[in-house]
Amino acid sequence: MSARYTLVVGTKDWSSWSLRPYLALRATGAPFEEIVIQLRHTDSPSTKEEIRKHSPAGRVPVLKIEENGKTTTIWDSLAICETLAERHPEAKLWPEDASARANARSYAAEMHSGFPDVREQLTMDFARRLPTPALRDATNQQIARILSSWEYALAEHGAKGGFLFGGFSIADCMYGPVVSRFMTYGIEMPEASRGYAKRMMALPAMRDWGAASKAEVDAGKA
Ligand SMILES: N[C@@H](CCC(=O)N[C@@H](CS)C(=O)NCC(=O)O)C(=O)O
Repeated sequence: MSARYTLVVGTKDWSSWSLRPYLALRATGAPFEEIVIQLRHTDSPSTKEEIRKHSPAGRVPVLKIEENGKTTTIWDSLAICETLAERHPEAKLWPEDASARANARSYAAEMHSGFPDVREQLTMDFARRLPTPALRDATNQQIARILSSWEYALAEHGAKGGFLFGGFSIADCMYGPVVSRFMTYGIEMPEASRGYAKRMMALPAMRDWGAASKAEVDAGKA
């Protein structure tokens, strides 16, 4: 029997962490069910209670895999992406070349553990276009680091597919929410990064996420 995937995500307009494994799962082409939990709930049952029904960690995203009568729960966006890469080698979610793969892992890990000021000052609001806030020095430095790392990867590999490591990879999944943040707040980008952001926003998975985010905004949920 084939595996059944259920991806539990937060309000799409806001949930930057949820977008990462969604992009990876869409890149595998595997069918999946989706559960969207309303974040920043003020009423009962609270967001935390809702999330804890799926994962004791109390955070989204969560991927549940039902297979051979057993359910495996994976929490944390990067752990979910890694699991999908392992289960779907044909999707090439990591680059084939060992050196490029090591670099792509560094990109993913740097995003996963860094850029706190970008996260705080440029919160994801996928469907909206907002004025650029007054950015702190630390935020500007982190934006500069992100853009220089994109420019470097695109110069090295971009010609082979247009993404950070040529073909679409987990490095792109991890930076998908950053692309959205830069679009929302009108962050200026050098040419190669602008082209990259445009290609990312044009992905069917990003467009679908954007349409769902807009529906949440229209319904007053975000
Ligand atoms: N390290 C985690 C962080 C996930 C995270 O912080 N998720 C937020 C939503 S984007 C959350 O679940 N917040 C719970 C809440 O709002 O109560 C990951 O990468 O998955």
